[in-house]
Amino acid sequence: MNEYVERVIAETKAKNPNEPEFHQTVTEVLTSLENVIAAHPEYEQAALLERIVEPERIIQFRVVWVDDSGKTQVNKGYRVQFNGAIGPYKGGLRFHKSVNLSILKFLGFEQVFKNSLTTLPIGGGKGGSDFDPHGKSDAEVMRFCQAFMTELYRHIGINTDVPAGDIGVGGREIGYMFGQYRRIRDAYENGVLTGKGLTYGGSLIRPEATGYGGIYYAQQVFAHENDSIEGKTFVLSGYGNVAWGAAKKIAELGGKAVTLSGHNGYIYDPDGITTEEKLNYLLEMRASRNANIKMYADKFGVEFHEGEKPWGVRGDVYLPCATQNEVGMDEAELIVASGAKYYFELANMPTTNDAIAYMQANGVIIGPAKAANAGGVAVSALEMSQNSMRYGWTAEEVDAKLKTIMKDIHDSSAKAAAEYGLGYDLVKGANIAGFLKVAQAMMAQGLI
Ligand code: 2IT
Repeated sequence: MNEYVERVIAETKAKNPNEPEFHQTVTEVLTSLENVIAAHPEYEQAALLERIVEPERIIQFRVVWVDDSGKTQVNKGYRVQFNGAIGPYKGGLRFHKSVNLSILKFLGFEQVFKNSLTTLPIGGGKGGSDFDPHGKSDAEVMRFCQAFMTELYRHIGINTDVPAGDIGVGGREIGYMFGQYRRIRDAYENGVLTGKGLTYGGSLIRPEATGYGGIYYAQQVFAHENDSIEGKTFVLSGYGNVAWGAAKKIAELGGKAVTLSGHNGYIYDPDGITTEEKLNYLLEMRASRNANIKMYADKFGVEFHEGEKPWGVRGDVYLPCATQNEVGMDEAELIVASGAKYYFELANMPTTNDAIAYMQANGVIIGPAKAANAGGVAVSALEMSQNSMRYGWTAEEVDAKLKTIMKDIHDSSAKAAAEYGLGYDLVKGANIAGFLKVAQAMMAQGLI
């Protein structure tokens, strides 16, 4: 391995103990860059890798709110402002009981490269809370969001840092947070958050964008392989807006999604999640207070596999759409055994590094998260553009831009991999292409 890369990976691990997810993504990205680092000795001279793995700023704060029974609750709140070299920090807020600094640093680090790949001027950041939205009332969620924003507002701004949603943060939470931001600032700066409702500055296609973008990216890969989406069976995990958007676009283009999963198991619908009724039911289900994927099986009379993951189901394309590390070696072996040729990461870091290597070694083409799921943040950046123009594009206009962006992401990743002698390796290619733009901007801006 390249000595400089090896040293920075080891130092990062030593300096950030007990952060396994952060270490995982740093290892994955930096090992992709070996040939680039070898070709650019000036990066070592400028300690560029040491700088790029260190967040520019981390904010951690207390969030105090009162639940419906009148009890005071205390949560941790965070914002990791990872890298602002190419634009304001941009990235989601995650509300989930597992949230900690390791997870937010891995997400923030991924976001830096993903956002760079979109071709749009956005830096990388991530934030959130260990607040658990499951089973909470609307009023509790509102009070939590208001308390969270009462601290966060001083750290964000349309030119500083623009948060959005992630797991546990959707349109409802963004609405409550924007309301509180507007009240405190006494200004209508709706470009400060993305994923807003359509009545107050949201962009058409933003809810669908991660799923649609993932399928547009997949189409580029199919085209490269002289293949097409028609008649293909897709195995999906998750049942949130990413899985919903992907299933919808798959159906529209002549394929079918046959599985969805949640914390309590997975459903198998051999006819496919293809009808308007089924797709709309996902939205309805998610809006209920105790949403879980078994509700889909009950409603449509399909199989529910309690406590299991869907990776043993045979498919042509595998699409993890849930959360980090849902596919390790055991799951990768099932996927390889199915004979599938395609695996696209629509969730963030759904795959362990050894599982990616194993699938690639067995001929599975991997579309990595920072490319395949970049459609969401890309349309968030388009939402920022529309807010600053005080003008909104039509759904067709946003969709056309999203398609172009996903093609650019695929093409720049493929080109970067080829240029550095790595063939059609879309994982390394995405890391290289994303890195180079940020690296060049950091070099140009001097030692900061
Ligand atoms: O992981 C992601 O890219 C997101 N959660 C979306 C971030 C955004 O700013 O829209």
